[in-house]
This record gives sequence, C-alpha cells and structure tokens, in this order.
Amino acid sequence: MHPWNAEAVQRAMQVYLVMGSVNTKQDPMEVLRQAIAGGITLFQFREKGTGALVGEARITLAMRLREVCSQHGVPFIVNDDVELAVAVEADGVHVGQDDADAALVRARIGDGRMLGVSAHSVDEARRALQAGANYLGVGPMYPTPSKADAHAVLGPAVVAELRAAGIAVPIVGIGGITPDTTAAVMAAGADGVAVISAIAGAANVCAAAAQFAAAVRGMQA
Ligand code: 3NM
Repeated sequence: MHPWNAEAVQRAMQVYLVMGSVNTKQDPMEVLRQAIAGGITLFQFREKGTGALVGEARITLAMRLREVCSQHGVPFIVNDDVELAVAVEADGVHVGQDDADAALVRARIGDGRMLGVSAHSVDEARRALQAGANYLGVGPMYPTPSKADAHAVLGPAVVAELRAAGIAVPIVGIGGITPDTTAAVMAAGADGVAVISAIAGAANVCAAAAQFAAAVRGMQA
C-alpha cells in the first residue's frame, strides 16, 4: 500500500514543526525530542537564513534529526533539497514557489515520498496538484518573524477560498501561528498548523507543542 495516502498525510499535518539550527537557542536535537514528547505529528528540516549550517555540518544535523524522527515514528521532511532528502531517506520534500519545480521534484523522489508545495492562491494550488503534491503549505496566515522573504499576509481566509474552489488535498497553514490562533486556521479548512517560532523558540518546547496539539484536536469533529 502507498505509505502516503491522503489520510496518512492529513494526520501528519496536524502539528507540523519546521526548524533549522537558527530557529532555536537550544540544542536542535533536544528541541525536536521535546516537541515530539509534546505531540508534534511531522518534522520539517529547514536549514535556511543567516547563520544556517552548510556542507557536512548541515548533512550531519539532518541525519541526526532524521534518526530522532525515525525512533519516534514521526515523518521527516526536508525543505527545498531533494538530494539531501534522498541521502537521509527522508519521508518527503517540501518546495516553495521559488524553489525547484514541483513536477521535477516528484519525478526525482518517486511515488513513495511525500511532496509538499507552498501555495498562495487557487491557481498555484491547482498547479501544485498537477505536479503531484500530496499537501499544500498555505501562508503566511499572520505576520511571521521567521521568514525574511515571506509573501504578504493572506490570513486564514485564503484557506477557505481554496476549499470553496474545490481543493480537497490536505492543507497546512503556516506563518505566525500560535496556540490562540490555531482554531481560526482550522476553522477555515486547514488540516493542521506548521510552526517555527512558537514551538522552536518556546522556553518550554514540550508544553508549547502540547498546546498546539490540544488546539488542533479541539477543532476536530
Ligand atoms: N513559510 P513562524 S511563513 C517557513 O508563508 C515559512 O510560506 C511561510 O515561522 C509561508 O511559525 C514561514 O515562526 C515561517 O511564523 C513560519
């Protein structure tokens, strides 16, 4: 059976942690372990921005974080680097609109890995689905401190717009989301929330992840 059928992908979207070494003052391994203890459902390795690791150090960190995810049965996705994803046997790849062409990524990774694509409109969403995306990352929901080149804030309304246009694929909202705003993102039709700073930058990572998990589950039928 295909490991990433829509139901499995949808479940993985619920509390989707995105992190690289620049997103935390703590040891990323420990942050990931704490976040898993708190209930995250997927991890995306995103080693980007000022001060990001490169070369061997980046690959080594990816391998270590991948191992933690494997130990706990948490899907591991690599942001915007197909070769790294293949090298560390990641469960998938996520690409933005300015990254590699989604159809080429799908061709490279085959059907066994998850493909996530960022989309900001119905048009981008349709093209992503044609390229073979398993899920869409939609944002920014709110102003974000974590992405210098973020798109203008779209708000949860864009998720409702995608659903109204008949886009039924799993959607994860991203950008400035907190436990308090999670309900609004879910109510608009998202399957979960993708978060950097409110989890990776929290003093108590486990508690922060658990707050998101409770907020997401509170919104499920
Ligand atoms: N992508 P935080 S917003 C990586 O809108 C990323 O596509 C975004 O970090 C998008 O939870 C974003 O700290 C940063 O706001 C999310």
